[in-house]
Amino acid sequence: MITATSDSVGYEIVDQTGLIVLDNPPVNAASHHLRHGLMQAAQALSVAEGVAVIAVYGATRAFIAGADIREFGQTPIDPTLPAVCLAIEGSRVPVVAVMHGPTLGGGLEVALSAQARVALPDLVTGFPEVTLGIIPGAGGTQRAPRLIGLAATLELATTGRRIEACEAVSLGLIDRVMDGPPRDAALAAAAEVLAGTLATRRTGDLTVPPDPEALTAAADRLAKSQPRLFAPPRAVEAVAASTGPLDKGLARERALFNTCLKSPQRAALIHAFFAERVVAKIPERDATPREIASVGVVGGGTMGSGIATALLLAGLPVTLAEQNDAALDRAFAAISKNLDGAVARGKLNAAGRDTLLAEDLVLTADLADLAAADLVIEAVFEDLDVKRDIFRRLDAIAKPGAILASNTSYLDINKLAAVTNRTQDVLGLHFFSPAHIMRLLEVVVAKDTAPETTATGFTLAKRLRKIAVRAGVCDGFIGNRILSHYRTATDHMVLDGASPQQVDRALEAFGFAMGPFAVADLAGLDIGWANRKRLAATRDPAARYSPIADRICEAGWFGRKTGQGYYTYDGAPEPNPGVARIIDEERAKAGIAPRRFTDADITDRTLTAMIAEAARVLGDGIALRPIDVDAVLLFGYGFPRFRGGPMHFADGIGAAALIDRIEGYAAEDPQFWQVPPLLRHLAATGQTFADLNGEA
Ligand code: 3H9
Repeated sequence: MITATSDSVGYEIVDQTGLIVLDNPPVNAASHHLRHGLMQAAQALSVAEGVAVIAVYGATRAFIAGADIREFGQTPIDPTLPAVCLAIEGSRVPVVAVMHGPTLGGGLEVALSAQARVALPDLVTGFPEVTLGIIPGAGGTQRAPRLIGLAATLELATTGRRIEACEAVSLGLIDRVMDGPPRDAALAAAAEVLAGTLATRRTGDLTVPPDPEALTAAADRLAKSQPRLFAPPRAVEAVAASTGPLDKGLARERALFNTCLKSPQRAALIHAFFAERVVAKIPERDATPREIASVGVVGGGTMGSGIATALLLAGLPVTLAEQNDAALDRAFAAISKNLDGAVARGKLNAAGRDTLLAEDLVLTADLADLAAADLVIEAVFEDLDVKRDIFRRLDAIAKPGAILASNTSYLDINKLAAVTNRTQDVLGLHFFSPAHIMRLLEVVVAKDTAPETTATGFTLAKRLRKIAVRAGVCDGFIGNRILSHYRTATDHMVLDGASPQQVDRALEAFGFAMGPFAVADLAGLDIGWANRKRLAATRDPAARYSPIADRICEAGWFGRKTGQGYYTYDGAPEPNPGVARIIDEERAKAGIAPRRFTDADITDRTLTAMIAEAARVLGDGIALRPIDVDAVLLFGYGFPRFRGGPMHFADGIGAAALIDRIEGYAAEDPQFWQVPPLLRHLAATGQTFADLNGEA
């Protein structure tokens, strides 16, 4: 009979074994009731007559996936996790932890305070705290070094790397791997403890050999690789304290943990954690997705080949259509190269790659071969007429119920749907390049798109391990619409006096992996050029226009692929002197005396432009919630995760301050710098963007 000690914990006694079961779905987060129940159960069993060993296991798909992230930033409620760990470590009878599934952060810390640890084969463990802007705060930085030494602990605690059962055994973090359902394994492990075949010892009683080189090496590595992150160096400091007495080390760890808890990076990184998950909460989430067993891809260029690669890697057979054999050969070469990269990254082995190419990929020059596909993704040249022609033909060929998707980055999905007799089955699936690597997928919902079609887009994304964000139809959807606006702000700054390199440096210092001009060179300057030509006829003649990018393209410099763009690429990228000349000429033509921008001016203007357009995207209902915009910028555009995304960042500035900024810039260019109505509304009502996320 199980005695409940809280909503999520119970215990039972089987012969001499006290069994504690943790049951806090979905992943056994160490919420208040779990901590309380575990503490109570451990205390009850340690004084229960006849109990000689206690085994703790999880009834959900995890032992404990970590502290309850939703509780961070709120007033802590006793018992804290460190107190629970101390109680377990101090237990009169030995405690064995049965670790299975994701046993992360606080989950691993609970296990480390037990006197023995066994794992089931599905264990994934580690200290992901730094990815949330904190450090292990329940003894992990003190107890792990006592088992695996300083160097290995530093690696785990500063990177957040997750390891599997075998590696955990070889490191010495756990004692052995066992089989069976968690309760059976718990009984078996307890029996071994009683028989003396599974040794027990208190982790806190062990000592840590000093290793100053490991500490210096870890600090140096972080200073080079992640100079802007707050938590990882704090993890090094905490681990360094493990060579002294346990109580002092625990106190040091707690103090550093609390500092991290208060840091803006913690709030931003946890926002990003939830952003990744919340975006799946769409109005269509109860619709039944259609079955997708095979996919057709039209177009074998960079995008089409990347999409085909992503589908193949997810186990979906692909038929790729191109116009002729030469184009098919190029597509095959591109997909093979992508798959080679996946082999190099350890995603599959060489034999797996060969099977995918030989059995799961069909290349055809005949669109009619897509008749059997459940989903067809069009990824041809970005031209409305060309795409409409393809959609018309696909509509005639594809089987009833097949979904027709476009990978367009800007064009109107309604206009594509309109040429078909299945407007309910048409949507946008906007992948980001390289499509088999980038995590973002914009699922663009057109006027008539059926809820099941949208839901299918989201299920497909999950299968591809991508983060899908629901977007409405407009030029550029969520991401490219915002990008195009803030790129205009950077172009204006260059015309007015900043250099492309200074803009890049300033935004890289803010945390972007690459500045916008370096990114443009990588993507190919001809892409933006084609888009500007497309929009030329509808451009507002009163809007300020910088001709610099067009002139660079007219010179035949399309970025990396032509060896020159904003930078030259003979060796390490260098500013292109030809571009500097063009900039000087255009300034002279426009009668502009170049002025000085500080790096702060550059980031302020770029971020403000980004936030303003994002507010308009929200106001127009193109994105569901501010957090969806954050997800798009974080997972598709390199926005620094430790800043949480533009909407989260905007809340740190405040609506009123943003309006002041925009009104200040508007003195120079009232056409470009306009205050979005949503921002005015937030300022007037004292709300934040976060308030608009609702229950998200
Ligand atoms: C820590 O432990 C600090 C300690 O050192 C110190 C304390 C003093 N809390 O990802 P999924 C929710 S820091 C609350 O979709 P999967 C998640 O939001 C923590 N909620 O499933 C989602 O909710 P919803 C260290 C959590 O199978 C649902 O569970 N631990 C937590 O793809 C399912 O999640 C971590 O950093 C949590 N800790 O992946 C682990 N975890 O259904 C973070 C999950 O409402 N978690 N949820 O959208 C993960 O890495 C993955 O969620 C996991 C499952 C691998 C567990």
